[in-house]
Amino acid sequence: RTVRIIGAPMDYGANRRGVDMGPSAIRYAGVAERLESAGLAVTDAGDLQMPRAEERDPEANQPNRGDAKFLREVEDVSRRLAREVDETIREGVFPLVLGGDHSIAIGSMNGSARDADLGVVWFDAHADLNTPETSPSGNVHGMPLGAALGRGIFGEMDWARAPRVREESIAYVGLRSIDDRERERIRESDITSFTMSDIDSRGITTVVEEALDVATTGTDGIHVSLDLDWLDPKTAPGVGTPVRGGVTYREAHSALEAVSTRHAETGVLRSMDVVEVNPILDEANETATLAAELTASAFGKRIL
Ligand code: DIR
Ligand code: MN
Ligand code: MN
Ligand code: MN
Repeated sequence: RTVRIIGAPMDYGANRRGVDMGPSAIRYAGVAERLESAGLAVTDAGDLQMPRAEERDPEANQPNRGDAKFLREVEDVSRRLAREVDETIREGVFPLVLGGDHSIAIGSMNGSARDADLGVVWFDAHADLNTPETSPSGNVHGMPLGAALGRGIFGEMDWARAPRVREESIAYVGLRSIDDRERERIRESDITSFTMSDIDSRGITTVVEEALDVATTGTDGIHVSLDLDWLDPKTAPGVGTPVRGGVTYREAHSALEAVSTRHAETGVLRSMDVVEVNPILDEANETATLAAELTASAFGKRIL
């Protein structure tokens, strides 16, 4: 299997600057070497180019598009990323997208779902189901699933939707910080949610197996989206929106090992993104190193 690293240094989607350095930090932490040691061939497409946030007006084009900062810039990056992910899959290569903030998942899911009904496993403290209408922050990194599902204003935006991602094929793992409007939407939706409480009571392995069942039922493949704030901030301090009470180091590895085991059995993994590593907030690159290690676990690296 060949993996192509695609860097997406997007930091338009969150308030905290620094997440644009995520791709460099994860590369520096040896993600390619770790994947190679797991037996994969790795190529690196470099980073998508994007203007610095300081050169842009976050409020531009707001009147018609609701409260979503840098929406025009996110649109431009998402279109280009989606095309690159789609082309990579067509070549028979696996796209591994390094963020950047979680708004990059708009482009990855759109690209990955062009030729396939796509299931999604979302490892995150947050639900990322907002839209410009419901978001309390206006930060697009809290909206990628809202965008993929075409909710609210995103319904009119072809670039944002992933029409072949359906609610019933999405599973959250590790939720613990949900906005009121997101909670309402989750309840009325067909999305499956495994919160931290579910992991506490049932164990990470059972929960991840069930999440994989949800995402693989009736789909052609799955997208795995790994937000590093899914882990406990003591283990992963380099993130912009830490929430205490996250998964442990070992739980995280078990979860991603379960993904790779499922892939080894049935070839389901189609695309993946690794997001929200912020080197400015990190301690000696440990969160980026964790991101690289967990990625290797998702691709079959094992202790023995
Ligand atoms: C919050 C935070 N729900 C928002 N979201 C984050 O701004 O929409 N997602 N941090 O990763
Ligand atoms: Mn997220
Ligand atoms: Mn998050
Ligand atoms: Mn976040």
